[in-house]
Amino acid sequence: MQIFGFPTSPYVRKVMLIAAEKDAPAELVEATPHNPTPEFLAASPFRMMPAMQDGEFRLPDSTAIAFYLDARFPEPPLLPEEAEARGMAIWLDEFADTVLANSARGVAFNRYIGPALLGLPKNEDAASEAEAKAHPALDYLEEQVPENGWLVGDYSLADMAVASCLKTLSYGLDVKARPKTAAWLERIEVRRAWQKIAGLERDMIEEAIASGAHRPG
Ligand SMILES: N[C@@H](CCC(=O)N[C@@H](CS)C(=O)NCC(=O)O)C(=O)O
Repeated sequence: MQIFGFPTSPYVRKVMLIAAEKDAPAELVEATPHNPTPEFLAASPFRMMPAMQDGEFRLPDSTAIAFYLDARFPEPPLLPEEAEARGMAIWLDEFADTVLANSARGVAFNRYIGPALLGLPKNEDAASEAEAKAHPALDYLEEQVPENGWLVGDYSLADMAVASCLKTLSYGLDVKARPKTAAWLERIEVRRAWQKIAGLERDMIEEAIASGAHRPG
């Protein structure tokens, strides 16, 4: 199974974290909307990452891929069984993919990813505008995070989606400024699956910077 994308994207990282937790044989194949490959374009009709190919089956969208993975590799389950917990986990995934991801991408792209990986100038005005929207979302998250354990019941889609966004945001902002959020992130960072994907991300960033492969022209 191949996942097309680049791991600084919160959506790509989310899918790779889920695959790693499930020990699913998912290979991250580098492709971006700026630097698409024919395989990526075939799997992602609107040029958004991530996209997946499993045999002849192709699928875009992190949440669609997440639930495909959950059906193919049911253990450990992505969502809690109990109704309220399940509802909350799906809400927190949506919160991550919309409210948090929009500001995370604005901060990270304009302060780090654009300059370091695409050779674009830093855009502090755009980053500050995105950061202003990130703080209310981070305050909301701090209220949701428990003193111990995970966002909703067992480690779930909610933890992976939200933590993935915070990792993207961390390229331009201190995401450990709020104590409960910081402690929860530290619990996640020692997980085997997190370390595997964080290592892959570090290697791919270093490689991209060294080769200049993503620079326009
Ligand atoms: N709902 C989609 C969002 C994917 C998305 O917006 N990915 C961004 C990268 S972080 C992208 O590919 N953007 C390119 C574009 O919008 O043209 C998902 O969950 O996968």
